[in-house]
Amino acid sequence: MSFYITTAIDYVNAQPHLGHAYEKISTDVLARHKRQRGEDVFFLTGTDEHGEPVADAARDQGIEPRVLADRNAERFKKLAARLNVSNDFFIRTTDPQHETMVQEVLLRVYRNGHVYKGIYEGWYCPRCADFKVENEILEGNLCPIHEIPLTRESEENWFFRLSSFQERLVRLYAEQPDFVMPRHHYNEALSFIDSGLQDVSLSRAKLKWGVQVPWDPSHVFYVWFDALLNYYTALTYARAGEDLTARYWPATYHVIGKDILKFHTVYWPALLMAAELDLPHHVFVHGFLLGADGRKMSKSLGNVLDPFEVLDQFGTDALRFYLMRDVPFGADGAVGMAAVRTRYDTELANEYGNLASRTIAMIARYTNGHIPDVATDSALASEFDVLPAEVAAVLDRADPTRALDLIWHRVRRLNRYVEERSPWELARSPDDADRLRETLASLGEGLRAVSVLLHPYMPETTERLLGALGSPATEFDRALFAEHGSGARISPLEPLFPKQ
Ligand code: ME8
Repeated sequence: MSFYITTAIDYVNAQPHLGHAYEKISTDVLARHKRQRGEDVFFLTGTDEHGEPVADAARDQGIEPRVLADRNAERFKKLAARLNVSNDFFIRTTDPQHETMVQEVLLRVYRNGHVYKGIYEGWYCPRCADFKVENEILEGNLCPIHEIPLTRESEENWFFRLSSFQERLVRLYAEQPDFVMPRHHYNEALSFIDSGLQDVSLSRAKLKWGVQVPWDPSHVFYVWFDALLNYYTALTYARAGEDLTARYWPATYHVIGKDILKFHTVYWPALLMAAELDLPHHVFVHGFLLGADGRKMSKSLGNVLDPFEVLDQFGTDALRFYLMRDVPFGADGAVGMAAVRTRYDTELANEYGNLASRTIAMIARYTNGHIPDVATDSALASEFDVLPAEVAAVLDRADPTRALDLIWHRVRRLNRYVEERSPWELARSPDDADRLRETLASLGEGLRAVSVLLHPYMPETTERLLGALGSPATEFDRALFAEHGSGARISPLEPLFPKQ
């Protein structure tokens, strides 16, 4: 089965912050999990490079937008690599193939009669690249998201007839109650639609930094239309000489933050209808990482945490684990270095790391470096029986935090099992030899099974550990707790999460 998953594409007006890392990691966990289950996954991420947000930032720095885009796109690419994100392609909206496809699709929308010329007047946030309606504007005429002054804009634009899709959108929401998840965001999107849709600007006349409107070269497309289309255009050129559209379109999951809900749950399906393209199956909406001041972590608020700093100090898997564990997917959550340290020490080092090192050490010492090839403890095994199916079901609802919690309960269970069985006591008496072998077979097996489930979260660490256990396979069906110890030969393992 094909499974096409995307992240939002990040503005290159500034460097990446931890909020960007969070979205890429959550999407990666879902993509890796689906790959484990044998699905034909395509995972797309990238950068959004046109429009005011980038043009204005470049002007402020006295450089060309292209130079700023090139510089920051590199940083986003580097971040994705350091986060060990397994994307199949990285799109940049300045890719010429993307630009050509945007023109092609929007020309079709124009020819289908969904575009007209009009005058737009309203309050505009150049950072959001979005017009604001009166009731969302903050006191002092500030943007509700960036808290910067809005500008009064009036210009002749090409308009997209969003209003004419009202009924079809209402029908879509009625027929597909899981189109937007979680539920409260579905309700938010639907009530936006129900409140009455107005036509929206499709082009900008004053701006030069964008994709040219093919039927009116004095305009460029409004950046959001160019950006949204990335999900579609990427498939046409991600593989040289191959068009992946038939294989992967429509997208299965779009993962986005809640500030861009309207674009993905209203504009985007309407645009696809106008272009006669199939609609995505689901839009998954996550919350915000909050800075120390309790506000959305954002470049313009100056409260960002640099992901590279966290990575340098704690490593990739610790950051991945921390973000998936500490910020429930779909909700907002405060983050900070002290909290990363706490999770690192208490859970990664003391619980998982310690379980791994003592299991390996005991097998080396008591059973000659082999995981005993004997029946595992059936009572313990039964506590793991339902785990893979539960994890899969929860991840199918895009809830990586809950799935991780289910897995972590079993990590703790295994640590308790070590205490209950006290293998070092059993090793003292030859009468307990069978019980010792059963205990170590069960620990080896439990550790292997939870590590297969943890693989999407902490790919590198779990690969090291599974390698040391002599069972490197990470396919999902390997997450079952087997009735027999593997008999594999273990090899030495450096501490997974060294004390710092
Ligand atoms: O919105 N916590 O770009 P962007 C969690 N280019 N997620 C956050 C976050 C935070 N503090 N700050 C940002 C754009 N994000 C457009 C998207 S898609 C066709 C175009 C998330 O760089 C944000 O919600 O401002 C969005 O999903 C993504 O990072 C990119 O944000």
